Amino acid sequence: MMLTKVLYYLLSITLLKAYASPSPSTTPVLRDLAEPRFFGAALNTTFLFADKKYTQLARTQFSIFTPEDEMKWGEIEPVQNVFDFTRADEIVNFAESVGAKIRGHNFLWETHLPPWVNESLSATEIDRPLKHHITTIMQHYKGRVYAWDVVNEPISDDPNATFRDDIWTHKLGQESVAKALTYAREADPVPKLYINDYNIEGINAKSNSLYEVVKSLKQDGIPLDAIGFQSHITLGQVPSSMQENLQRFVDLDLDVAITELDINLLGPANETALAQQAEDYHSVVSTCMEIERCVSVTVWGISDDHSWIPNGEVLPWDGNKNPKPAFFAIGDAFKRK
Ligand code: 9MR
Repeated sequence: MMLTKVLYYLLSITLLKAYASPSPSTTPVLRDLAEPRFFGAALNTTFLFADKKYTQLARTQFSIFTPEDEMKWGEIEPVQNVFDFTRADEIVNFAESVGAKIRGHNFLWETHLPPWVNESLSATEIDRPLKHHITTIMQHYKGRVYAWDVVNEPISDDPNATFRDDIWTHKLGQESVAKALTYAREADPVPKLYINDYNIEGINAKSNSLYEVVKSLKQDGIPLDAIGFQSHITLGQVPSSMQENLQRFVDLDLDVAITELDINLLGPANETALAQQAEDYHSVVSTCMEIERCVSVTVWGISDDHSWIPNGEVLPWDGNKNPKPAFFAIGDAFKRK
């Protein structure tokens, strides 16, 4: 028992050293190492410009951004037919100023809806605003957005159900997914159209449900270009079937992307946990590298102080914006082309 502990400790130290910080002049630039893939982050206007170190990392390390909240329905169309693009524009303008692309996020989701989108609406009363919402936003950003998470989190966590039990399935049934994708393609034929979901990284009941849904959408000729694997992962739990799983979606003639990666320590950051976190980041990025049609790896935030998980220490930079072992592990995985 003691021996196992000692061996485990030695292994952690070795991993930590393997991903330890080199001198500043050789600090890796992940966006360069990722090429031809994109390395991205969720970007939030609350911190952009206000937090200088955060902004400097955003300027230098990333080649694609997802607005963390700024394009969500409740933000961008808080009142019916009154669109406020201010905060979303800030991110798109910033991305263009640093030569980065944009993943738009998102249209069809049960969360972050404004009060006027509610269960009291009839099917027609919700269908027309859905089309109008998608069309108006996509036309506003025509030519400036690389990909859209058209459908976010449509699959149920209940293994006995396929679709999430939400306002969209209540009102429009399973057709809601096909409708949103069709409206998106009609609005702008160029951007890649995604379905994006969580806990679908490995082969499991949820990813099996998604697989069946996607297969039938493709058979019906519904426009769909790619699947986003959010990858909010708990320490030490990168699924061993991840590559096989991503590949089966690619085999349906789709791109795949890691869209919201973070690794939750579920406890205090000590050397062992940080070494395991580095290994987990390495493993997810390497999985993407193994798949030709895996186009991007996006982390959900930049530094631990601005993550959606408070005190989770989930990201590649710590709260002082210093690179963690995870940062060097990502660079190392990208380097092994
Ligand atoms: O990080 C986002 C947080 O700031 C928002 O309050 C929340 C609700 O809109 O959404 C978080 O981002 C989610 C993403 O949009 C979809 N996948 C899960 C993400 C984490 O909850």
